[in-house]
Amino acid sequence: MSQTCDVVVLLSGTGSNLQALIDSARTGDSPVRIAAVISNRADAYGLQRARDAGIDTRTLDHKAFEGREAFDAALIELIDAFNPKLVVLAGFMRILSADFVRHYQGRLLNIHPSLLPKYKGLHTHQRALEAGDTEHGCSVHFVTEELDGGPLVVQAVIPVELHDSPQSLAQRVHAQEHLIYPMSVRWFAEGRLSLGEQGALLDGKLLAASGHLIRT
Ligand code: NHR
Ligand code: GAR
Repeated sequence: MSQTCDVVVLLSGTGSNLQALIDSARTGDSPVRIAAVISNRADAYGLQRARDAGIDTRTLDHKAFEGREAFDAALIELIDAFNPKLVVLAGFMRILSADFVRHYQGRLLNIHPSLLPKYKGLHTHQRALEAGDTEHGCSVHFVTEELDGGPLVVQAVIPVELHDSPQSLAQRVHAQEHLIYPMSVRWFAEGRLSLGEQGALLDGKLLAASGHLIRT
C-alpha cells in the first residue's frame, strides 16, 4: 500500500482541470488527496467545485499586495499550512517569482495548453491556428524559473482540423488535459515521477525532451 499524497491545487478560473483531478482522486485506488484549493480570485468557479467536493478553499487576492514577492510569500505560507507533497497549477494565471518556484522545486506541476516549447504564455490556440499548425495539444511540466520552460512530463497531441476555431480547438485540447493531468499527478503520488538534474524521471528513467507522448 502506498501512502496518500496530499496535493494543493492553485487556480484562477473555471477549474475543469481541478474537476478532473477530483474525479480521478475519488477512484478507490488513488493515492491522491486534494488537501486544499487556493485561488487568487474570489469568484473563480473552481472554488465552488472544491466546496461541492468538500475540499478546503482559500482565496488570496494578489491585488491586496504591494508586489509579486509579497504575494508569493503569503501564498507560500498559505500552501505550507496544508503541508502538501505536491502543488499543482490548474489554470493559475499569475506568474510566480523565483523564490516561490525554488521553494517548491521538484514538487510543482503546471498544465499548459500548447505543445511546449511552442506558444509559451497566453492565447495559445489562436496562435497555433494563425501559424497554420497541423498539430496542437497540451503539456504537463515541472515548473522552473523559466516561464513555461520547465522539464516536460507528458504531452498529448491532437490534429488540427480544417475548420477549427480557437474555441473548437480549445475544447478538444481540454479533453486531453483532463486525461494527462490526473495521470501525471497520480504518477507523482505513486512515487514514479520525479525531477532529476537532466529532466523529468519516470520510474527512475529520464523522459524524452517532449515528455511521455500521447497521440490521438
Ligand atoms: N511561474 C513560473 N515561474 N514558471 C512557470 O512556468 C509558470 C509560472 C506561473 C504560472 C502557468 C502559465 C501557463 O501555463 C504558470 C507557469 C500566467 C501567465 C501570465 O502572463 C503566463 C503563463 C502562465 C500563467 N500572467 C499575467 C501576470 O502578469 C497575468 C494574466 C492574467 O491575470 O490574466 O502574471 O500559461
Ligand atoms: C487550461 O486550458 C490550462 O491549460 C490553461 O488554462 C485553462 C484552465 O482551464 N492554463 C493556462 O493557460 C495557464 N496560463 P480550467 O480552469 O477549466 O482548468
